Amino acid sequence: MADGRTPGFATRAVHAGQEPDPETGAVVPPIHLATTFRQDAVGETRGYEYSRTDNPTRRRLEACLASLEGAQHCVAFASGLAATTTLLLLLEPGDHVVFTDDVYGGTFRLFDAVLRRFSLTFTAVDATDTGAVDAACTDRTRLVWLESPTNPLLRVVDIGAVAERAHERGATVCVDSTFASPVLQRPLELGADVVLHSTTKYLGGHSDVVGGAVLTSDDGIAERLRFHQNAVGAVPSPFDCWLLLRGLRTLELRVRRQCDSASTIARWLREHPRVQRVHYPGLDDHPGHTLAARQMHGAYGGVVSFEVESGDLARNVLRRLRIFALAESLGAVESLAESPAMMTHASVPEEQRRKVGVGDGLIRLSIGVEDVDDLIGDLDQALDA
Ligand code: P1T
Repeated sequence: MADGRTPGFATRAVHAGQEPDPETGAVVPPIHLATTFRQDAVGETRGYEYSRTDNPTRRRLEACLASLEGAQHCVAFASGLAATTTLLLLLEPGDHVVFTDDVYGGTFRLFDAVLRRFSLTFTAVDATDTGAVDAACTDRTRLVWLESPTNPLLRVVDIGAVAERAHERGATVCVDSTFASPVLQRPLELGADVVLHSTTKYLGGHSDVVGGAVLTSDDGIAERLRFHQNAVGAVPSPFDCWLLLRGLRTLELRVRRQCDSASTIARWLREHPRVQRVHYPGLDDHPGHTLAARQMHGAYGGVVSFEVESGDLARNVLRRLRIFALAESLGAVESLAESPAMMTHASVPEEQRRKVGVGDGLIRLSIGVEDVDDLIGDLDQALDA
């Protein structure tokens, strides 16, 4: 900026990596669909050679995301799980990973049913207990994988405290910060080495693009990731990168609105006679509330989970909702509701789900940007049926 001040978050969301097109001045950067780039002579490129390796639209997206997360480097992928897989491919056979037990079901399945076959070993722990993470680390532990807030129980992990212990053990710390988005939480500032996002969620924000990103300020990790991004090839299309850039421009506005409504809805649910328990870190009786107030930036996210008496009642409530769509995913402008046990976390073995506390009566809401009174009205009629 002219006065030398670093532009604020919302300004960077609109402008970082999104400078007008140098050729035409277009304020919306073009989508570069070319798969290949002509070289002036063998090996003499203008910065690009082949679109899997690098692409101008993807580079713009990576620049914007890096700026928002306060990272030196961003590497974009075709989905959140493609990002996770590629990051885990930096490990060697025999390496050990300690991970938060309350993670997205697909992350659990990737670790348990796929990567284990390649001689990586995994231990699930309740990472809200920093001592439990420490106790699970062995001399083969290379990675501590955290999610905060967690999916679907919205538990809050002390990223700084875990990072300190993990670093003493020589392990790298990655935080899947999808539920918070960089509006609310920036794990690198808290001591983590790597941040991962399913950009499908808040960053895209409109339920029209699947994507993922890994961010870090560690040059060595970034270099190896960049090599694997090209070597493995799970890259996002230029059009998807462009959709993400479009979504990022309104990220801050959307997330603030979603948090305000989520907080109102969590308080309303808490008073409802059919609701047994509400999970939302913004409630002052949530076990992670004080930590979240310190670790997150002034708000607690747009996802609220709550428990009703049984799986049958949960099914009925979900069937009756009219504004909330019964659907997987989260973070977009339209409100969604789902059953983690029967949908997003059905791939987690039942015994593990029960151990973590994901019962059949649990309902997860992703709050959109609709009028909050309409959302409460919808929940009211569905719960009263
Ligand atoms: O769906 P994909 O873009 O591959 O991202 C996977 C993923 C990673 N991390 C977290 C915290 C997630 O929530 C997800 C995807 N989650 C859902 C689809 C869901 O409904 O929970």
